[in-house]
This record gives sequence, structure tokens and C-alpha cells, in this order.
Amino acid sequence: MGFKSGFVTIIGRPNVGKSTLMNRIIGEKIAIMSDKPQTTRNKIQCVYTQEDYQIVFLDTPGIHKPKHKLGQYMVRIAKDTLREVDAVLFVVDEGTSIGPGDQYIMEQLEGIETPIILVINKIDKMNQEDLNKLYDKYEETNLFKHIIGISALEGANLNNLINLIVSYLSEGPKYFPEHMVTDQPERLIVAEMIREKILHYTDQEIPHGVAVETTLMKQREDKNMVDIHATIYCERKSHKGIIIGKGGRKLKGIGKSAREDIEKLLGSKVYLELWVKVKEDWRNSESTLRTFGYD
Ligand code: GDP
Ligand code: MG
Ligand code: K
Repeated sequence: MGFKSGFVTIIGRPNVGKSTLMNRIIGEKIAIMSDKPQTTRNKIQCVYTQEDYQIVFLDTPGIHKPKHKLGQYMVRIAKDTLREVDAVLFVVDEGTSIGPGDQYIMEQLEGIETPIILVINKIDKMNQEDLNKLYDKYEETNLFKHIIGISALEGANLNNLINLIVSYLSEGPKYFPEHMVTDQPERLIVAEMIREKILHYTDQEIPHGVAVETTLMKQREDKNMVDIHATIYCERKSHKGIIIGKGGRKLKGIGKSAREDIEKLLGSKVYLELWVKVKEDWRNSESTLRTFGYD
């Protein structure tokens, strides 16, 4: 048997642990982790390469009932990827029954011929009895080729999951060089890193209305420093005030911790400048969505 490769997509409700799982497998902080839902807006492709196989992961924004245009966009790209991949990982988390959100996603999965692996995540929070119950309920649906329980946070059962995924790969090329973990343009990753910091530094009412655009990314002539300019868009003037904070303190904190992550990503010193602008209702504007790369 020669080299195996293929594409896998990870779907599931917000906060079930998709990004944690991907980061755990890849071992680098590329996808964004947060307690707040829908952090991952861009389809980030991560690549996991071992001696005899390569798995290309597509991290899709959560499939959910769309409330506005951005939501519709996310559902569409999520559904498109389902048909194009070798296997779908449907991630759910702890509980004893199938909730309405998961039910909705399962309806979207009906009729799709790609093999679906159900991943019950967060087993570290469940007892065996509840896990068995949940397992049985999912098994009754006949929708899944396999059902596997894991803890993305603690790494439990991840090797079995990876072996399962590999069993669905076929002989194929090494699509990406092994040192490469993502094909996303660095600008998008940088913008996501800044957005993640905003989520950490502000309260619930702001995050969903925030978008970040990297407007400049340039290595200085002496090659010791990368200049990065980014604009943070928010929907309300009051939000702008909150993001900037008293005396600019909050924005400074956001900038500092984002810069540290970006420096690790790029392996270079970074000089980061941030601007905050108000753009009302950007989530419902088609042209604005295009500007942010959601077309
Ligand atoms: P996503 O929205 O599906 O990408 O979910 P995230 O990866 O951002 O995770 C959402 C939250 O669940 C975070 O607080 C994670 O730390 C937590 N989480 C993820 N996996 C596990 C797990 O296996 N066990 C526990 N206890 N928490 C987890
Ligand atoms: Mg995520
Ligand atoms: K999240």
C-alpha cells in the first residue's frame, strides 16, 4: 500500500469542540478557540502529515439555522464541503439525548453519501452510563458509519479517531509539503487571531458584530520586523468605545496579546497597529461580506 491522502471536514454546533479537536491533532494554534460561539468564520484548511498518510482538514463554521446573510453564507459553504470530502466528522458534545441543534444538522446530512463519523466529544465530562445512552440514540438513526467517544481537551481516544479517518483515505498524493499546516493566507489568520483577542477582552454583546481586516503586512527591509496594520470593524459607536477602553487600555491589551501570537505564527518580531471603525449592520451587507472574504 502506497501513500494515502484525503479530505475530511469537521462539522457540528458551535462550542462542541471542533477547533479544539483540530488544534489538538495538528498541534498548532491555527484555528481559533473560544468559549463564545461561531468564532471560526473562515474555512481553515489544516494538514496533518505522517510518514504514510496525509489528512487535509476543513474546519467549517457551524451548520445552524441562518439568522442573517452571514449565517446563510456559512451554511452554504459548510454543505458544499460535505459532498467533496472523503469523510465527515460530525462532532457533538456531552448530554443524554439528541438536542434540536444536532437534530437540525442531522437533517442536513440525510442523503449525503460521504461516510459520516459521529464524534462524541467531552467524554471527560460524562459517565459511562450517559455515554452509552447517547451512543444508542445516535446508533438508532443509522446515519453514521462509526460512533466514537473522545476528549479533544485531554486527548483521549484521539489515536483511534485518527486511525478511523485514515481507513477512509485512499491511495493518493501528498497534496501539501509536510511542514505546512494550513493554506490560509497569513493575513486571514492574523485577522482571526486579533478577533479572538477581542472576544477574550470584551463581553458577549460585542463579538458577533466584530470583523477584522488585515490591511497591511510587510516585512521591513532589514528583515527583523513585520509591520502589520489591521482595522477592527464594529457595528455600534458604543462598541467602539468598549473595544478601545479607558485611555485606550483595552485596545492596547488586545494588541499586545495578538502581537505575541502573531509573532509565534510568523517567527518574527511584529509591529502591530490597530484601528477601530464603526460600520453599521455590516453583517447584512453583501459588499461588506465580500470585502472580508466571505464571498
Ligand atoms: P467549536 O466552536 O466547536 O470550535 O468549539 P471550541 O473548540 O472553540 O471549544 C468550545 C469550548 O469547549 C472551549 O471552552 C473548549 O475548551 C471546550 N472543550 C473542547 N473540547 C473539550 C473536551 O474534550 N472536554 C471539555 N471538558 N471541554 C472541551
Ligand atoms: Mg471553532
Ligand atoms: K468556538
